[in-house]
Amino acid sequence: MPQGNCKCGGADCGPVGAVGFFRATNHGVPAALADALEARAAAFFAMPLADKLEHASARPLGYGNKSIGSNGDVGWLEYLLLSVSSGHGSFSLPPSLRAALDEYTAAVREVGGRVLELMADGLGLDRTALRRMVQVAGSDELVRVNHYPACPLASGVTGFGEHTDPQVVSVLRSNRTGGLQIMLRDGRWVPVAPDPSSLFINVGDSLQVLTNGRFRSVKHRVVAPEAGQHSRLSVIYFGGPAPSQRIAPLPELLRDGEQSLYRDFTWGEYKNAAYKTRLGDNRLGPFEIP
Ligand code: GA4
Repeated sequence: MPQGNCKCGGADCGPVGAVGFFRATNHGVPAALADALEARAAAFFAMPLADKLEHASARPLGYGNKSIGSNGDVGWLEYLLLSVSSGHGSFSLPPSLRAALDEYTAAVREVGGRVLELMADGLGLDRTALRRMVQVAGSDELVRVNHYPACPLASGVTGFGEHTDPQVVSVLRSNRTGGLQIMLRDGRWVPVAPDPSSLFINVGDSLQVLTNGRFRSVKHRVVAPEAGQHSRLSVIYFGGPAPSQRIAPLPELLRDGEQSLYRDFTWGEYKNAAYKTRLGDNRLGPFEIP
């Protein structure tokens, strides 16, 4: 990504072969909020499985264990998946966890919005052109808390399989345990050094379409910690549009004669299609104009 503080684990992320992934430092989210959420989430995941499963009722939202999505993907993790807009879904959570989530989400959502403003600026767009896609009434914003316990079975076990995020933008924070890897344009996987004080920004498929391919969504995956390592805990904010929002290249970005690389769709259509795919599928493929 040409803009931003681009330091992804020592990889070559210059404008040539740039990937839609970078690290935000000095982002203004107080460490205390992330620490509090980390402690509450760790306490939640430490509960007996039966108690956690009581929170699994609202699928795909709620508590999940190993199974990702509904098409057979599995990973070495457990998680909570919540909707930001609908007050984190219809299921109950321990009040202290919910409070920590709400506070952290509000702060990280602001960073996501700011990043979208800076991206819009960099692209020469109206400052709010991207932010207003995902931070409006009815938008589809999610928060996911992933817990990857150490895997006693083997090393290099897949915690979360390779995929791109369907939304516009994702903002990730993890504890000190690594495991996240991103794929460069040449297909090489590079580890992202963990840094709890940074936020990692990830371009989603929808931003790739909105910019007609100028910003590219990035494939990423997580390798579970090995026996003896600490668990990995990550929290991700996903900025997704309202279901009726049209996802198409922003006209102001198209140069003379430049055609859209994608056929028109709404976020609702894309999400529906995405949720029928397997994690590693190329979800944008069917929407590309040959
Ligand atoms: C990837 C990004 C987000 O975690 C997520 C995931 C969703 C899920 O876990 O239910 C999906 C995955 C994600 C993309 C393809 C489909 C849907 C699992 C899956 C196999 C919450 C999202 O929005 O898309």
